[in-house]
Order: sequence, then C-alpha cells, then structure tokens
Amino acid sequence: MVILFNRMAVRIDLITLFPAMANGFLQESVIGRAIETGLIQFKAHNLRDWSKDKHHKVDDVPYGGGPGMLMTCQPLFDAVDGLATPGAEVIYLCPDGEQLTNDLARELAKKPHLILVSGHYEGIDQRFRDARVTREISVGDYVLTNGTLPACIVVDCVGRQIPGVLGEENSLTGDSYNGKLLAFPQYTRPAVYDGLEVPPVLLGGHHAEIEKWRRAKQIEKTKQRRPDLLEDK
Ligand code: 4H7
Repeated sequence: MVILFNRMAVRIDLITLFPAMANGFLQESVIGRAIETGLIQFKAHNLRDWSKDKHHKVDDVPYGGGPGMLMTCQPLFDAVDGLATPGAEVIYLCPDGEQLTNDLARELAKKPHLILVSGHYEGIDQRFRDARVTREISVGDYVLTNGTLPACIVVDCVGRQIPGVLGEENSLTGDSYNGKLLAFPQYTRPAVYDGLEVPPVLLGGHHAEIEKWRRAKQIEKTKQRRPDLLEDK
C-alpha cells in the first residue's frame, strides 16, 4: 500500500470558529479513514486561540457602518502566519469566490498544503484577503451562515482526488462531470421490487447493448437537466 501511493500526504489546515463541526463531518466515511491513516493530514483550528484580546474576541463593527460584525485582522494574520509553509495555498470560502468544480479540486489535490479560512459574521477584513488569501472559492450560488461546511466540502472533494483515498467501491471513474455528461440510472437486486422492474436490457448481459443504453440515458438526462454541459466551449 505505502509503496503504491508513495507521495507526500496533503496537509490541510482549517481555521474556523466551529472546529467541532468540521471534525464531526470529516471523521466519518472514507475521508475520515484517509485522515486516520495519514493520507490526508487534516487539522481544524479554533481562530479564537490566536486572539490577543483578553475575551478572545475575533470580531468588530465595520468601518463606514452597516449591519453585523466583521472578523478582525489580528487573529487571522497570526493564525495563517503561524501555520503557513512555503508552498501553502490560503483559501477563503465565500459566496463571491470562484465556483468549486472537480477540475479545481484535482488541481488543489496536487498542492502540498492548503489552509482553509472559514468566514463568519458578515465576512472578514479586506486587508487579510488582499495580503494573505491566494484563492477565493464558493461551493455554489447560495448563502450559508458560515464557511465551515463549504470548507468541509472542499476537503471531501479534494480528498477523494488524492491517490489511495478511495477504495475500489468508490472509484472516480463513474463521476458525472468528468465526461461532461450526467450519470446514467442504476439498479441493483432484486430484478422486481414491489412490481417495479429493472430495465430488461440490464438483465441480458449484452455489454455493447448496455453501453449503448447507458450512453443514451446520459444524453437524454443531460439534455433535460443540464443542456449547458452539451454546448461545446
Ligand atoms: C464569507 C463572507 C461560503 C463567508 C460572507 C460562505 C456561502 C458560501 C461567509 C459570508 C458562506 C459558499 C456570512 C455572508 C453570513 C452571508 C449572512 C459565510 N456562504 N456570509 N452572511 N457559497 N457564508 O461557498
């Protein structure tokens, strides 16, 4: 095993106000196993641990007014400067970032060190974004109360691209989007459940016919749901 996946483990640090949320999510499933075996070197850190304020404060009111609070510079700069290694990519999860895709996840899986920064309140001081953040990523066009779930989504999506993380039963080859088509419908035993039948072509064992059927279903579904994927770019 060790010889097969002979590469440096990817190190991922997460800076958040809710480390328990990330640990709960990432301890489960195949990513949890990869962290346990050291294929992914993951640690969630509490931003408050870097606050020099006597009450461990990490937020303040925005200059110019407006609703809500912003995360202040000091804990963020100290956290990142304390954790960073020379090749580290510092990623801020925010609704206005570049959209996460499998292609982006594959690119990030090649980096030696990712530092994920989860925002809370109304966001963070722009000076930290300008001075330390190397990449801003969004997990989709919707708003969440904080960036910790988006950060977990990045760890999951990047983690499964790291050689050795997925077992055979969870291979990358069937991914939708890889071939720019949505997935075909799948069925398992029994052949009839409560009167509901499996398409007969799948029961015949005729592999060329099965391939043809699956491809047709993929195209049909992609036309219906994601016609944008069929436009050549
Ligand atoms: C940065 C700036 C990511 C992070 C603002 C984060 C969605 C995504 C956050 C905010 C996120 C995504 C704070 C703006 C809460 C809205 C009510 C945290 N939401 N928020 N405000 N799509 N929220 O990746």
